[in-house]
Parts: sequence; structure tokens; C-alpha cells
Amino acid sequence: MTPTITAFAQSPDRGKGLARDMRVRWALEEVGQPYEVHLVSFAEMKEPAHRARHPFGQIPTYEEGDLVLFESGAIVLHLAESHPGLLPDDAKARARAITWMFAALNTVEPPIVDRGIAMLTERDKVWFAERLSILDDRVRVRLGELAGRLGNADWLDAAFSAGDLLMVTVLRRLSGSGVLEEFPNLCAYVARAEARPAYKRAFDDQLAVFTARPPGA
Ligand code: GTB
Repeated sequence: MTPTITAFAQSPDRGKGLARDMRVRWALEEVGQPYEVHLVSFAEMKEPAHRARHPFGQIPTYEEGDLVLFESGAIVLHLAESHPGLLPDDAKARARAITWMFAALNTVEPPIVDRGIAMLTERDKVWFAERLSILDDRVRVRLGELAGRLGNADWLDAAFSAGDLLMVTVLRRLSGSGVLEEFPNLCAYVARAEARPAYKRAFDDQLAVFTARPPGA
């Protein structure tokens, strides 16, 4: 059965692959699972039909027969557990890879999201520069710790896993901020992941949605 995911009909990221459907698309491509995409507008996301899929009226969702999932991390974990390729077979290595999935979403992503929200909603405040400096420092602490652990390794725990996939999608939200760029090994890690054929296919597919219907078209 071909699964269907939901994604923004018009992503505010203008095709940069920063919305959270990107991590689900990438996981589907890594495991070689064909999928369909149901594009939803901001209004449709809040309607009962979509809230039946996603209680918070967001994207992405994942439908496979009578299985309906929301939360990008849960969807990636489901794909990683039901297909080979994104989690190691060895039980301990698998548990470590899942730990990195949680670390990406629960420890590294929150300060990055806080920074992103401030950039979007607080730029006009007189105290913005001071606030941004505090948020940047919080992000820097996490990135420094992550950079220290990654060192010169290609991936967080030996082979590429769903943990790397999620971590890279989290770090990409900082691209061009100047903060990620302070950590050359993290930039190289992101570039290494972006060079994966599965990443490129997923990126091109989400970009095609934006190209087909840019805002105002
Ligand atoms: N924890 C959930 C998950 O991981 O799936 C979070 C889902 C979520 O935040 N979805 C966002 C959404 O549907 C889209 S990805 N928002 C609409 C709403 O809440 O009404 C977040 C996002 C949006 C835009 C950019 N961007 O423009 O760069 C980046 C990320």
C-alpha cells in the first residue's frame, strides 16, 4: 500500500526544505518507499478532515491504510522500524540511534526553534538585538556540545541512521544564520548528508511544489 503524507500547499520557507515534511520525505526516499503527497492549505489544516489526521492541525501526517500518524519524529521512527536502512540491526546500536533521534528533537531543536520564532515575530522590538544574542548563545552551547561529540566522524554513531537524518534537518534550520557556520565540522556533516541521493530526491520533490505554485501565483 502506497502511503500518503501531507505537506504545505504553499510552504512559507519558499522551497528551502525547512518544513517538517522534508524529514519524512527524506526518510521515505532513504528506505525506497514510494509515497504520495496530499498538499494542504493553511485553512485546510485547521478543518475537521485534517484535524482527524492531526489533532493540532499541522503538517506532516502519514497515512498507510488504516494507520494514521502525526509528529515527524514518530513517522520517521515508524519508517525506520518497518524498513531496513535507517536503524542498525544490532540492538544496542539501534537504541543509540534512537537516542540520537530524541536528542535531535528534544535537546537540539528547541533552542533553534526559539531562535526561529524570535526572528519571525520579535524583529521589530527595541530589545530584539539583546534577545537574539541570548538565543544565539543558547544555540551555540548545544552546537558546541554536538560538535565536540561528532568530532571528525562522518555520522553520530558509526553508520548513517535516522538519528543523523533528524539531526541534519534540525541543523539546516540554522543555515545562513552565522551560528552554524561557527562549527565547521557540523557544516561538513550537514553537507555530507545533503549529498546523499535520497536527500536530493526529497529536496527536489518539495522544491517542485514551491516552483509549481509560488506565493501570489
Ligand atoms: N512537532 C511537530 C512535528 O515534528 O511534526 C511539529 C509540526 C509543525 O510544527 N508543523 C508546522 C505546521 O504545520 C510546519 S513545519 N505549522 C502550521 C501551523 O501550526 O498552523 C514548521 C515550519 C514552518 C515553516 C518553516 N519555514 O518557513 O522555514 C520552517 C518550519
